[in-house]
Amino acid sequence: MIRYGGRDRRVGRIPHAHGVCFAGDSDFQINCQELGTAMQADALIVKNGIYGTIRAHQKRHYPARVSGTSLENPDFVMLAKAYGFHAERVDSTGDFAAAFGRALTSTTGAILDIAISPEALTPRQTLSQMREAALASQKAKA
Ligand SMILES: Cc1ncc(C[n+]2csc(CCOP(=O)(O)OP(=O)(O)O)c2C)c(N)n1
Repeated sequence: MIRYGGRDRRVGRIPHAHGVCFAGDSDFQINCQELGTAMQADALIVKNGIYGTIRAHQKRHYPARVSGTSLENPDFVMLAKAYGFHAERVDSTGDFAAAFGRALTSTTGAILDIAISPEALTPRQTLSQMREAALASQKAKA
């Protein structure tokens, strides 16, 4: 159904369980044509506007040359509503809990379009820190 491309996880239907899929904005678009099939699932789109994992590789190996890893996202809320989902955009952390509650209790599947900074790609290092570390390492080798 909906697949998290970066980590190759799939979400299926488990009887009596509430399925929630977390997907990056790129991952979501890899399979969003399956929304009709996924109508009874809930999906949280973690939207950072980039192919983040690929961008991280670029920052680590070619820190001065980023190429083709920005996303032109559709309006995910409009897309989800077109399929008949309950859908909301979440722009701040404080709004998440209530929106997640509404998603879990909605009578249809639900999509939350959650904005997150591209810098927050990993818990240990920001994208800028990856770039700075790679530049310093290149300089040390030169
Ligand atoms: C079906 C499939 N296509 C392509 C890839 C390669 N891939 C790995 S990570 C990635 C980008 C993921 O970006 P996003 O979903 O926005 O998540 P982020 O890394 O930004 O959190 C891609 C395209 C994949 N893993 N699976």
